[in-house]
Amino acid sequence: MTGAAARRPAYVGLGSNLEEPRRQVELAIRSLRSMPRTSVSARSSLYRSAPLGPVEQPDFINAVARLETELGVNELFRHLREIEERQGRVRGERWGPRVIDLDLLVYADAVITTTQLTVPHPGIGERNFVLLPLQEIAPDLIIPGLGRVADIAVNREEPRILRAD
Ligand code: PH2
Ligand code: MG
Ligand code: MG
Repeated sequence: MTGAAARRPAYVGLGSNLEEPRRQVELAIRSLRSMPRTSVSARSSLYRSAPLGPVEQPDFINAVARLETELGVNELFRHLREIEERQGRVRGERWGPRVIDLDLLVYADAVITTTQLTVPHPGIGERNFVLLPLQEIAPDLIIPGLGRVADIAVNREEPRILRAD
């Protein structure tokens, strides 16, 4: 008997600070919805924040989406890359401005450290622009190695998060 493939929860962080950032984030969420063997079961509001990092650049719009997916982690990662490329992402300066950034934050309870991919995404615990949208849609999510989202999502002063709408 061939059973249905397991659907696993995965969380994707979205960010943009170029070329109409809100539109870029909404466009990417539409692309997530049309990925094969995957559905988007929740999405956060849009959040605006000052850029984290050393580079002088425009404010970011960020959001988080929850997926239910039959895709394996590498396949999912490839699809995220493809969506970035379709929206014209050019890989430039680390921490630099970008049309769209899709980060695989969490994939089920997987802990992966390869040269290609680190899951959970490093830095979740220090980034309010990830933690606050994540708290909106998944306060009880346990991030492997970090703990429960609502427990680590303390609102620090920097970067300042404003609900965009
Ligand atoms: N992404 C970065 C660097 N800095 N700052 C904010 N506020 N939001 C981001 O998504 C972001 C950032 C690199 O991916
Ligand atoms: Mg990225
Ligand atoms: Mg990123």
